[in-house]
Amino acid sequence: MKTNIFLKSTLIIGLITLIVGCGQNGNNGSGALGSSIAEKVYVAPGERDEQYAFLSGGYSGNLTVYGLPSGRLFKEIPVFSQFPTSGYGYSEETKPMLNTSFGFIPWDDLHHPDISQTNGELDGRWIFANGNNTPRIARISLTTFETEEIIEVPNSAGNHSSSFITENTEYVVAGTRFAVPVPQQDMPINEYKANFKGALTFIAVDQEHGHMDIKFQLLMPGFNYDLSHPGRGKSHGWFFFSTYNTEEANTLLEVNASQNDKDFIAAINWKKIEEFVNNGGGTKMAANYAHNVYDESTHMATSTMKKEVLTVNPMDVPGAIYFLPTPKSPHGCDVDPNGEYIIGAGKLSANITVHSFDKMLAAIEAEKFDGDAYGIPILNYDDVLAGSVQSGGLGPLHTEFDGRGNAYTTFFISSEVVKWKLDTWEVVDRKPTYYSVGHLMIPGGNSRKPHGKYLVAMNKITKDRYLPTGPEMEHSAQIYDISGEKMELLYDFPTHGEPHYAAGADAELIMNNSKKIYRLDENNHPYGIKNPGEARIERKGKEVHIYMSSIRSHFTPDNIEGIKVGDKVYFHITNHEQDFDVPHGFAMIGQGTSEILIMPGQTKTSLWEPKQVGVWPFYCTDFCSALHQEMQGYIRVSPANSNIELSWSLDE
Ligand code: CUK
Ligand code: CUA
Repeated sequence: MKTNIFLKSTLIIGLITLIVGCGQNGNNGSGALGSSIAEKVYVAPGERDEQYAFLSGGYSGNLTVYGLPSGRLFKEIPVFSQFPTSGYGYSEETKPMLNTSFGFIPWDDLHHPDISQTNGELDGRWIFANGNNTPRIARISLTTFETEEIIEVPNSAGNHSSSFITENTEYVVAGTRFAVPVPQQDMPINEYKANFKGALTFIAVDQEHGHMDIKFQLLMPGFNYDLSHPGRGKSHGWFFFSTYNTEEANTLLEVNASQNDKDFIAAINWKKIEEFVNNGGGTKMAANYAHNVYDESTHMATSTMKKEVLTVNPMDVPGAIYFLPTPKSPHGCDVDPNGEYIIGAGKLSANITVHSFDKMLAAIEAEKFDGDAYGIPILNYDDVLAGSVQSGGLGPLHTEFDGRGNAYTTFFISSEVVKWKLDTWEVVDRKPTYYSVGHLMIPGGNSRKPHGKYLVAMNKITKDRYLPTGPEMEHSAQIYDISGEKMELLYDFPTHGEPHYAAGADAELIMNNSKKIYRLDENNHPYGIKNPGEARIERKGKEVHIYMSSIRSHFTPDNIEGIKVGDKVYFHITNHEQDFDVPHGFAMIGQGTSEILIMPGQTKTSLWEPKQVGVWPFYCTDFCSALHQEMQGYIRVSPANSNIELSWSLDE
């Protein structure tokens, strides 16, 4: 009862804060319209931003790239969703990227991007992201800004406590939000308790090429594994996952999963489990999951179905897993730059719980446990507690760090960012957000070396911040300057889809490695041609393969006859430019896929299935030169039984 009264009174305080927050509406003491603030986000024409920000696209399935501090949108990178802008997921080369054990799934719900690290610092090589719905992890190259690899995660459902990486990118880690029967089977839902499992998957990352391979899957009790972060520095080798629904309720979770005053943060000593597995431990289980890899040299993706996964029963590795009691259905689970503090944000709470890694080790050493859950030792809350932040806000979600001893936590219900001090737990500043903030991001804020100049808050509700656009507004982000004692709101910008998390890095880390062209002499596409002179057409039964060249401002061949209704026509187009930022596009009337954009030196394939006789045009979709409008051609389509010979015009 006591906790209920407490909760009610904090709710009221929270509401007051919310109302006060809304009332200020941007015109707070910092004077959001002041010219000195405008200068801080103004990037003059021709100048460049200081930092990259990669925002998750949520239900758009993709990742967006912004500049900081300008908030300018640079690119949308297709990851889990088909993208007609480039033809990703439509071109024959990229369709295999979206293959899964459920077939071709051309969308997902992308939540948590994370940039690769070396020694706990961002190294700017790759960015990883999770597909929440059809469990998948993607790796995106930060030289080409293309999705290079997607691995499906078996035995998982709601791949949410993902895709966070260890401090040398040894692993990208994926945890299931929904517990499910493992292996999947037909069984009554109300037998959930004690029967369903929560799989935590450790995917090894090859250090040279970044290739992913599931090393092992830990089959944990059937709780909901919500978020996770790696240990770093002294806690490197551990991984921490927040849980909720330790009640293991299977209905009315909004009530039944809030019964326990405390859920857990699971502390996993992955080094210990890795050793166990390397010594032959674990059980191979039949599974079925897709592993899709894009090869930059052939410009082509392949999809392989994997048939086995190595599972680990927590009971088989004693001393590797412990539960840290954490109040009020924790959501965020964050680790400070020194690796000492593990922060659990109880989303139904006003306070933020901070666990101590050192105290945790001491309690484990002393074998001081408060019982167990399914054989996994539970530590005493007071034994591991470093401190509790009396925040004065309500609904803490996520925390990032500035590397100067400060932490910043978002509060969803009271719509604010609260700055507090590590070690003293003292609140030193708070600023409203507009409105109902979810994640926040400080570039490198989830590493040993944060670049703590800007903070981006990603809000769930936009309302009156922009010109209305019908019932739905794009979500909104806010940039704060955090270089001083007090946070300063600099700028609002609209985002795309629903950004959950984001990752950011200094521009220098990434920009110099950014690829400008694909070299033609390294193009190993089986249907690529080295120069326009090799352009030709080959018929194999009903399949027609057109080896086509595109270069300003001409397609070779540009007139094709002898195509018949019912043919499958493959346009394999090589872009023979070797100049930065000169893609050519290709569009064919009645094309059932999408247009495609072909980068300099690249080959891409579009399938066209002509349905009607006639003479049909195709054209370049990207305004590539003054004679772009002349970049066109015709295809003559004859009846299925016609005997018109295949012929085409070259550049003579
Ligand atoms: S979650 Cu969305 S606000 Cu998917 Cu990281 Cu917390
Ligand atoms: Cu090529 Cu327009």
